[in-house]
Amino acid sequence: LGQTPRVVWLTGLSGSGKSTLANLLEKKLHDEGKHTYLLDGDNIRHGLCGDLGFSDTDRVENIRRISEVAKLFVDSGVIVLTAFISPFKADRSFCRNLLGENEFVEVFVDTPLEVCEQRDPKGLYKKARNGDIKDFTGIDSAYEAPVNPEIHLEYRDESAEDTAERLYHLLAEKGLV
Ligand code: GGZ
Repeated sequence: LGQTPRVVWLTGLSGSGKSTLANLLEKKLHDEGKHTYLLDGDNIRHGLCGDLGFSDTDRVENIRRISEVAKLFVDSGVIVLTAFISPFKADRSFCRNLLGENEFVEVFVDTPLEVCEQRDPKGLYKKARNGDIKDFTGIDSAYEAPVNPEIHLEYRDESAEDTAERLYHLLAEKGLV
């Protein structure tokens, strides 16, 4: 296929822009003729992980299943993009160990909580602040920021398109896509 199969694993808060950036990155890779698959809440949390909620144990299980699926896709030769909060270091390490160091590219989508809360595209932060949603990441559930991600992408006021472009170049200059 002329591509190295790997997982590009985006982690960050709700509203940080993971799904948007992953979709834009996927378009760029398609334009180069690369074969990709995007795993995100839309195709995972309704089906394979439809039985899981947002307790710590459910999030651990969510990421475990996603990691196993990502591995299957990588075995088939595809570049996998994932867009999950994946709040716990241990679970991201689990995936790294499952895939192997060269096949796991951790991207920290670093959008500060106050910016995510300002964006609040689905009104979830508001609900969490009002106590209508419990265990919300960044409010009353932990987010453990990556310490040594392959890519640390700060994302605040720039457009999604420009940020995705920047992400693409950061990956490309390290030979990761
Ligand atoms: C965090 C929640 C919660 C709670 C619903 N905490 O911004 P979104 O809506 O589209 O993305 C969030 C998504 C997080 O699911 P993940 O599978 O990525 O989470 S994890 O990796 O932690 O398992 C948000 C929505 O689900 N959502 N309730 N309590 N996000």
